[in-house]
Amino acid sequence: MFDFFQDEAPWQEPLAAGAVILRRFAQYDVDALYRELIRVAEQAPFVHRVTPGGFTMSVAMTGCGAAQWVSGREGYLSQSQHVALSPLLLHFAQSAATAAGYPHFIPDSCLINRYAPDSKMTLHQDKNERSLSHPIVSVSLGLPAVFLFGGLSRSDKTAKVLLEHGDVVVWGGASRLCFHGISPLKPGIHPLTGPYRFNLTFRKAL
Ligand code: MD3
Ligand code: FE
Repeated sequence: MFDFFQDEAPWQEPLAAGAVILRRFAQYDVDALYRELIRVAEQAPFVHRVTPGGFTMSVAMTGCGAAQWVSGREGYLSQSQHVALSPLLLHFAQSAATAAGYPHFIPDSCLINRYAPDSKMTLHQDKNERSLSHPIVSVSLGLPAVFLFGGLSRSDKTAKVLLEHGDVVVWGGASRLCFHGISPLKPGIHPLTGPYRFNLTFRKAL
């Protein structure tokens, strides 16, 4: 019922210099993306990573591609034993990057975050990729979350942006080093993902 409301075409919202929200960009790919995510998690189960400071994260993570996070270590390790980044994921990330104005993006890895009720991600910068000149493509699946988007300093004021099922955000240029985070997830049940929110980020890490 009322499925026609969900057929609205995707639209773009500039967020900051180099950053653009592609609302509903993934709307026709959400089922395939979710199947890929499940396939990855069957081979590389979600784990709660421990930060270098010794804190266990509320977000559970897995991923595919050559570069993966390693618990207790700040940054990536090139993994010889990894789940391959599938053509479907690669092509999806490239089409989103192209739509956002980054036509030459070739990711080598996909990190997958799983948020349960109350899971959050505190403000941080993503700067462990070898080169920060490549954009990051993120896709949100399942329950909505409040994304916090700040500036280049941790104490800069943050904007709140609701990220919903099928939304894609591409971060490049000046936005690449902005502080960002996710507010504690509100409980709910999503028809595709159940009690969770998933976020996939495509990166060129190595
Ligand atoms: C802004 N993930 O995995 S995605 C992360 O929803 C991460 O799981 C969040 O932050 C999540 O590192 C946010 C949106 C995002 C991803 C990467 C960024 C925003 C970004 C890199 C630079 C600036
Ligand atoms: Fe991040």
